Amino acid sequence: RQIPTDANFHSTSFSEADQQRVLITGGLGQLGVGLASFLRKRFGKDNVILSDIRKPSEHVFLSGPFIYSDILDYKNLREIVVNNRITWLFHYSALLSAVGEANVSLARAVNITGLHNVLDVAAEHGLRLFVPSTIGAFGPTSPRNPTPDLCIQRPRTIYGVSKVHAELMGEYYYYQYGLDFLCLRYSGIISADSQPGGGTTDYAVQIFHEAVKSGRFECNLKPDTRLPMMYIDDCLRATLEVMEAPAESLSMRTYNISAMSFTLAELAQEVLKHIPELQVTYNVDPVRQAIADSWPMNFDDSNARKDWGWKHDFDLPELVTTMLNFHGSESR
Ligand code: AKB
Repeated sequence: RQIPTDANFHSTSFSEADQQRVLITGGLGQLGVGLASFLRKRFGKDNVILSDIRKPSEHVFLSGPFIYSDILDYKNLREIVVNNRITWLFHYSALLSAVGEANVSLARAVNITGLHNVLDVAAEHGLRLFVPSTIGAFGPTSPRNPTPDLCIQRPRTIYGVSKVHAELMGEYYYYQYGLDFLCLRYSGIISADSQPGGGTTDYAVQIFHEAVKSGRFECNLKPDTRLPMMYIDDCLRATLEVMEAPAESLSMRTYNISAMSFTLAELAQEVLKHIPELQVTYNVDPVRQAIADSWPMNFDDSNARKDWGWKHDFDLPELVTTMLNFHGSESR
């Protein structure tokens, strides 16, 4: 199967077998709207349905199909899959690391019970299912520099525990029932036109916003905190690439993917090259710091690179230029 580039997105013609009908759950989080617009270029606007329990903005509502879906309501989920002849499901509903610690029972319901519903509906209807995992699926006893695909995973957040659970359950369904399950462990994702909600890596998005808006940024982690990061365009492309990779090229069903890794001080340094008047201060949040200190510093994604040709486009300087261009043009 051919991975389309921007240039041939619109000219690609499909056989019936290639024409997917896509559902994205948790579509109003940091990644869903971007993923929908990326996949709509590939499969056509009407074949990609964004869903959430929240009300979409007018812009999102007008840009393509949007539907109410509650992943905790199995009947609702099944109805959507059946009525819309869904073939691929991207399951993005989840409470992230910091907000999950503040509401463990909701995180447990959404991240674990919700996943069970999604796995069942996907297995029942023969869907290809993508579930994102995260650097947060590792913990203080994992090797941190670098962190390979297969190693000790003993995370200490409910988010991390639920994501290890998702990886294992998805693979169990794959081996036991032949469910076409795929999972990428994302780094911290940095996006320009969408905000993350309640993650430990949110600072790497907020710094750009604040640098342009107020010229001041107070960071809630220590300057030497190093975490793996990725620009959203790389993340969305990786997601489609693994979904379209020939099955025989995949030696695993859960892969680390990474692009870059930097400390907060290094990020601030790079932003300062463009905005020398930026003032960065530190006011450490012990909960978030403990989480960050237990996560990978560098992510070993060599299996993804070897098996299905994963390659990132954005490094730190390119990321910073792209983010500042976006926010700069927005504030003008
Ligand atoms: C978080 O910080 O919780 C997320 C993640 C790295 O999975 N952005």
